[in-house]
Amino acid sequence: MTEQHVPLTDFIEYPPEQMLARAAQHLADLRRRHSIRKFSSRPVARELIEQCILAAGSAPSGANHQPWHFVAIHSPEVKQHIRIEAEALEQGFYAGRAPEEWLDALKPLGTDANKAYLETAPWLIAVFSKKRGGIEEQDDKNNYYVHESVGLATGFLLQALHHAGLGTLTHTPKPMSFLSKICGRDSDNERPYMLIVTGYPAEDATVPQHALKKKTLQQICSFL
Ligand code: IYR
Repeated sequence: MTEQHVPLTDFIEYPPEQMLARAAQHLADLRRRHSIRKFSSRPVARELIEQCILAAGSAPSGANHQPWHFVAIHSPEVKQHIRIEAEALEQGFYAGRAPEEWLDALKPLGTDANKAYLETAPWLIAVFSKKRGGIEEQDDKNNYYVHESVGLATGFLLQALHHAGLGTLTHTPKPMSFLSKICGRDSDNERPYMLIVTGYPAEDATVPQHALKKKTLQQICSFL
């Protein structure tokens, strides 16, 4: 028996000239998204974060198994715990664990082991990937294209947060296993994927020149 399908009723077709304007507007909007490392402590409503996480959850995924879990962290105690653990790891990274070539690549960004934003920002969103699961809550099936799926959902999340009017930062302390413990997601089935920091930018937030250099279409695309 073939599975049931329903008609596609929510697709919107725009006149071609509107399509180009929409695409250009979207590009301009995305070009205003910058990774920032100084956040204001101004509160951000949980409801806004919930909408953005639902947007992330609308991403395509292998067999639609949605192999992700988001932990939205607002608690000052938990944020402080994450900061302490992340800074300890980053100190090791910057003090020599990272190869010279990696440290050189980071110089133009001006990053260091100080991660004050992990406490200042009102929300941290820890993204976890799941090896097994399925579409139903109780399923224990294999998940497919887990890394690709969670990458897509994380991209959707960044866009949703930016679109809602929030600043964002992707943070990937290495190794990230401490996040599993702190977030209570330390089953064998789940792996920490990325930590997203979000909130209003601080008044004196800056963007490194280096991060503004985006490759041209010719550099990133070929047409056949
Ligand atoms: N995780 C470290 C180092 C770092 C690595 C890359 I690749 C970046 O693009 C930025 C930072 C840190 O957060 O400082």
